[in-house]
Amino acid sequence: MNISLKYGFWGLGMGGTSIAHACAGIKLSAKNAQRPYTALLVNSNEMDLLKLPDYPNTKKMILLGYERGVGRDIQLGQEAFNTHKVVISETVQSYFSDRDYIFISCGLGGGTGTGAIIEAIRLLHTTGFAGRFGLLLTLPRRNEGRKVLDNALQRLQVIKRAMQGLGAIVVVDNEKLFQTGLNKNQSVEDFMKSSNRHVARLLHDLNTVTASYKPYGSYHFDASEWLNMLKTGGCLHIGKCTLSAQSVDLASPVTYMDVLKQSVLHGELSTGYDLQGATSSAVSIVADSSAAKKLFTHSFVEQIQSFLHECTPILNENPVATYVGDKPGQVTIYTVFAGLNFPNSVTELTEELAELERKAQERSQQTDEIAVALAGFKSQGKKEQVDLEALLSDEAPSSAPDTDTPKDPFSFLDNLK
Ligand SMILES: Nc1nc2c(ncn2[C@@H]2O[C@H](COP(=O)(O)OP(=O)(O)OP(=O)(O)O)[C@@H](O)[C@H]2O)c(=O)[nH]1
Ligand SMILES: [Mg+2]
Repeated sequence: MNISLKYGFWGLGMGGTSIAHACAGIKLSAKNAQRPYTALLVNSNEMDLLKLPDYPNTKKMILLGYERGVGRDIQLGQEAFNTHKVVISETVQSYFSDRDYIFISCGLGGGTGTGAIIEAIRLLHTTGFAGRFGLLLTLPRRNEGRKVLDNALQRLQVIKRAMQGLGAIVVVDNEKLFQTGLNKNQSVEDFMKSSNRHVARLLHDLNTVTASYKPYGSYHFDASEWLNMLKTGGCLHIGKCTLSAQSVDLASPVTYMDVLKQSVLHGELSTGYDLQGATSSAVSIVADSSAAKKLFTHSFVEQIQSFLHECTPILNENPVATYVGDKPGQVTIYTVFAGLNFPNSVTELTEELAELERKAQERSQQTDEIAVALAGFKSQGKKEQVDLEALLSDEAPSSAPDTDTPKDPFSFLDNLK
C-alpha cells in the first residue's frame, strides 16, 4: 500500500487535536503497521492533551499559562496562541518540513482551537506553506448552545471571506454524523472517537486509491491531480459507497446508480452542498480483478460520467478513474467535488443561533416577578428600630447615652491585677 501525499495534521484545541491524533494513528495497511502521517497537537488544556496516547509521529505543545483551558473564550484562545506564536512557528516549520500538504484541524465552537485558527492560517500562509494547506473543520451540533454557535459562526464568517485564497476545506458536520451514525448504547466520548477514526480512514483511503491500485483502462487520476483538488479553494465534498459486485447488473443501471447518487447526496462527512458550483470533480472506482473485467465497460463509465455532468454541468471534464483493488467481490466508488461553497448546514446554524438569541431577548424582557415582589417588601424590624430612635431623640436628646464614645468592652482587662 502506498500513499499519494504525505499529510501533516495540525490539531488545535481538543476536537482539533483528537481528529489530528486519529489521523496520525492510521496505519498504512492491515499488513504494514507504519504510520504515514504526522500530527502536531496544540492545546491549552493540559489534561486533554495528556489523554491522547503518544506516538512517535505525534508532537504535543501545551500553551503554557493557559493549562486549564480558555473556557470557550475565543479572544483568550487567540491570545494563548499569539503568546507562543514564535515557538509554534519554529516548530511548525521544522516538524512539517517534509510534508506535501498540511491540514489544520479544528473543532469549531470552543475557545482554544476556534480562537487560534485564523492566526494558524496566517502562520502557514507566511511560512512557506501557502497553497499547500487546507482546513479540516467540525461544525457544532445544533444543541451546543449560543456561545459555541456564536464562536463557530464568527470564524466561519472570516473563513468564508478568505475561502478562495485558501486550500480545500473539509467540513465534518457533527450533527450529521451524530444523526446517521449514533449507536444508542454508545457514550458521546466513544461516538467522537469512532467519528474521528471515520474521518481519518476516509482521508487515508482517498490518499491511497491514487497510489496503490493498478489503473484499469485509459484514464487514471494521479497524485498531482489529487493535490490540485486539495489546493482548490472552497469546500471539498466526499461521497463513498460500497457495492457487492454480484448486485451490479450492467443491463440495469439502477442497480448501481441509485446507491452512487445517494452516496453523493448524503456525503460521508457533511451534506447539503450546491454541487453546481464545483470547480472540479472526480470519481475513482476500485473493484477486484474479476469484477473489474466484468464491470468496467464503456457504458458503465458513461453512466457515471453523465451523472457527474448532471451534477456539475459547467465543468468540461468529468473524470472517472477505474482501478483494480484487492477486496474480493467488492466495488467501492469514491466521488469528490472541489471548490464548493459552505454546505447549507452553515445557514441552519445561523438560523438556530438567531432563534436562541430571540428566545434570550424575550426572556430578558419578561417582568421579573421576584424582583417586583422583593421591591414591594418592607421589613417590619427595620421600621420599629427607626421609630424607636426617633422617639429617643425627640423625648430626651440630652439624656441619651453617650453614643460617641462607645464603652470599651474589654476595659475590665485594665483592672485585672
Ligand atoms: N468530530 C469531533 N468533534 C469534536 C470533538 N471534540 C470536540 N468536538 C467539537 O469541537 C467543538 C469545540 O470543542 P473543543 O475542541 O473541545 O474546544 P477547544 O478548542 O478545546 O476550546 P476550549 O475547550 O473552550 O478551550 C465542540 O463544540 C464539538 O462540536 C471530537 O473528538 N470529534
Ligand atoms: Mg478545550
